[in-house]
Amino acid sequence: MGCHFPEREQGGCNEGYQVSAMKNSGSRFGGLCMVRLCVCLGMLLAIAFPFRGHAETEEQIKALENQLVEMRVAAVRKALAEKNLADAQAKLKELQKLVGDEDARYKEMAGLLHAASESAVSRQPDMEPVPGLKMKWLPPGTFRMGSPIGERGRTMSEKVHQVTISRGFWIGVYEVTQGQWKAVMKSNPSHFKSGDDYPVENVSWNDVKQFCERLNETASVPRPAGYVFDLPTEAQWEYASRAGTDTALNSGKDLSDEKFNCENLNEVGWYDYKHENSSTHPVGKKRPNAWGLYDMHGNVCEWCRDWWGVYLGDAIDPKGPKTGSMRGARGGSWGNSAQICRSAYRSNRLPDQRTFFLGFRLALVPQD
Ligand SMILES: [Ca+2]
Repeated sequence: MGCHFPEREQGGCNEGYQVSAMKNSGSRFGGLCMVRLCVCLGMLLAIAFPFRGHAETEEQIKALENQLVEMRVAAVRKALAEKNLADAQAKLKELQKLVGDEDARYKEMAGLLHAASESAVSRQPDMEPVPGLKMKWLPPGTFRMGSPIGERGRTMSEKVHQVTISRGFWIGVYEVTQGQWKAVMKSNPSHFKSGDDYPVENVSWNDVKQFCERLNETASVPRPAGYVFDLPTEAQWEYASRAGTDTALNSGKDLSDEKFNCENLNEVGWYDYKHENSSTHPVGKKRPNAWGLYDMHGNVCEWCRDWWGVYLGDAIDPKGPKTGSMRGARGGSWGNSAQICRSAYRSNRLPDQRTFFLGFRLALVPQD
């Protein structure tokens, strides 16, 4: 390497030295070519192998993803086969998180669940004890009552637990209207006397129990053996509202705002949307849930049968504490913010309290 530098410094060199230098030079160029070749090969390998490895990894990830999706699909099918619609809904949601709404496998499973829900609610004929007071059969089932930590607008009283409704029951498709109350009680205590198709309000829990007793005592009102007209328990109410969903709203959506600008709630319920709502509305004007029940969110808040108390864990047919001072009420009203209208939200009132926020939904339930 160093032999030609002295040559340059000296200003020339003999031929032999030139030949020798050229040979050396040629050898050096040959070495450089080899180096370049190796570098190029190295670069090619570096480029080619990572791509090949990447492609293999991609394929492996895709295969794993498909496997996971198939497992989710199988889980939905299994829950449907076991007629556990709440579980099927939960598994369907997991599938949805993986593949989105537009995936053919999700659509197929959602269709099967919808058909199973329809089939379940149509096993018993609808009831109509008072003209217009339509009641729908809900099948027995298991669901997750309460709201998960992180649900927008959640309160501490909504601890999630598993509840089994062991026997099916009927529940009003709509809130009881002023026309229906008048037909049974021959009076109209409502504050907003806007029409017969508006929900009755300004009725206490005690007033509502009298309404139920009146129906139970009237021989001409059809009633299956072993069933009585009553308010739903909080568990029955939430089971009915959710209709298989485990989201804040029974449309399968969560709140888009927990106060007064919740577009998602505006689709399914009357509440104080943009502070523009100042009264009740005719029943059945918003979108129903999957079981065909209207106004579970908002319009009038709905009395429940139970004394109010904290949740005590997983339960079968929970009915609340044996004694208490307040009765449960659910669903929020026309004058509330969005968070109060969630399926899981719990409120309570004194049983003799009457307000223009509060009405009820009739149930026909197994006799205790
Ligand atoms: Ca309501």
